[in-house]
Amino acid sequence: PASNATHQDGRLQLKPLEGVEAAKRAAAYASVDNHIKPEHKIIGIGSGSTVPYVVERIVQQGPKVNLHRWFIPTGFQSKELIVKAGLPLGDVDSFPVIDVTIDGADEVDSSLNCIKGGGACQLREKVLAESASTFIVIADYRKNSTILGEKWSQGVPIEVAQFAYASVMRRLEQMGGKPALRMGGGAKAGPCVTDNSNFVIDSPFPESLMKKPAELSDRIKLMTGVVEVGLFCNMAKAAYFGNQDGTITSKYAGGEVKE
Ligand code: ABF
Repeated sequence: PASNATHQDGRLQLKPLEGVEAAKRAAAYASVDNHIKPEHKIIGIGSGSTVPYVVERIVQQGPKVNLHRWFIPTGFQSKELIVKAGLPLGDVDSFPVIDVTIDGADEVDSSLNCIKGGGACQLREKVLAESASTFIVIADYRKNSTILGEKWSQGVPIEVAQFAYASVMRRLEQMGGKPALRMGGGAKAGPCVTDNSNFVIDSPFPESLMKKPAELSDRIKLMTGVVEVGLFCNMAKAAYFGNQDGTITSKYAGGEVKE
């Protein structure tokens, strides 16, 4: 969103937001307030519609601290966010070790395992999540589940080499998936092509497989032609869910939940 925060007579004025937007902003602000400290210099910025509120909150920390930081994008949208906010743009080649990465998710289960990749950026997102000492997930209440697949019906995004997509589709069907090749925008567009020139297959799986996401992820990753799987297991240190009333629910690795 264009910044929803302005400064009048020196005080921060937040534009009142409703429903999902208020939830996204609450989650994003909590993640920054709790995990982006002045000593954190290399910050990974994820993708999606919740992350813009992360950038908005970081900008509010002021140029004095921000101009001594580097911000690493997870894709084109994330890069645009950083540049438009006037924050120093870095890249993961120059900064392979990241202090904190904050990113959205399509769904989060009770153990902080995530489905990610609804925006076709899961490969770069996973590189930045793995490179970070602390990986934080933010989402609105619609993503807060017990078992993956409960709310996100589109399935697990799987990035595949274009040449291999048909054979991967067949193997996914054989293991109980319902794979579909993700198409690009617009009626005449062909398949969606990622920033890495690959295709994306979305595949829901039976609950018996989705309740063990790490095993499912490993099984899919081993298929010839699979580049990356949109299951982020045992990676997030904390997840912040914005609720409709603007409050947040936070979950921490190890199971603690704070309403
Ligand atoms: C990225 O943004 C993706 O991994 C995920 O699919 C999407 C979440 O978008 P939103 O924040 O708009 O729900 O994190």
